[in-house]
Amino acid sequence: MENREFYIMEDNLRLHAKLEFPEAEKKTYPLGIVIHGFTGNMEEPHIITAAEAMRACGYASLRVEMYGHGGSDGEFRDHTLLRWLTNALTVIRYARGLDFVSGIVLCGHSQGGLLTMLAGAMERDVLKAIIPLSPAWMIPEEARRGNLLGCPFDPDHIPDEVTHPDGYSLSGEYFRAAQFIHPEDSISRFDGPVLLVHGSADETVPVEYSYRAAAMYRRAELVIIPGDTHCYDRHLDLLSQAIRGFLSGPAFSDHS
Ligand code: FER
Repeated sequence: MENREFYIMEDNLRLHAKLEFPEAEKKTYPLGIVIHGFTGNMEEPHIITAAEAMRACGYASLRVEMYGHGGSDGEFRDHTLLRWLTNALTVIRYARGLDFVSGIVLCGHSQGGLLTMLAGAMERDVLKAIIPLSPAWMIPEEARRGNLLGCPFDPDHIPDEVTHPDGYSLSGEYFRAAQFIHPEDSISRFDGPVLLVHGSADETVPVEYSYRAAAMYRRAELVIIPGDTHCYDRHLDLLSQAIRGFLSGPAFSDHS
């Protein structure tokens, strides 16, 4: 089947996507959806690496950019985790409608990893497995505390706009949406296989969050990449190895 670049529509909103197939020609493929993080996009090396690792295991890969990111519609300042969640549900629905798809795995990095946890709960009967990479599941508790990415605000009187010292702005709705989310509930509702990958020297999302999530999920594998950063700059090879090991390992022995 042909690789393609296209848009998935959510109502009138375009979500930019790339669908790619493994070498071996077949009638059906399992599909791995890969989603970037906050300020990220589908061409980041770790997103490309995750998609490639899936294709090495015979999966088709579908990289998609969420609202306000990459080549998708929407302004960055207006994105929220709730918008991203409906985006992810739209992408999963789209994937279910593809004739060749034999099963779906969802993977996301950082804020996309938190998104993967949330969508995992909502689509618990659809997704064969989830792969949250360095999942930023402290965002909701930081939003409730009034300090996100080192940027303080009043959590009980959220401003219309918050401007980060680095220069980007987010609308207050980002923080209202984040305060509303309770990742623990989503973690407890997914009982399929889970792969968590995290660099031990991650300065954006402390590695402790993946240790905690691994202890809370019923069927989690945790791969710590020693000395690596939030985006696995030092060991993309080990990120790839973790995903390939998981997709070809015992978690999947009950189906092809
Ligand atoms: C934060 C910590 C992490 C935050 C966002 C992130 C907006 C997400 C990082 C990523 O997706 O790479 O406090 O606030």
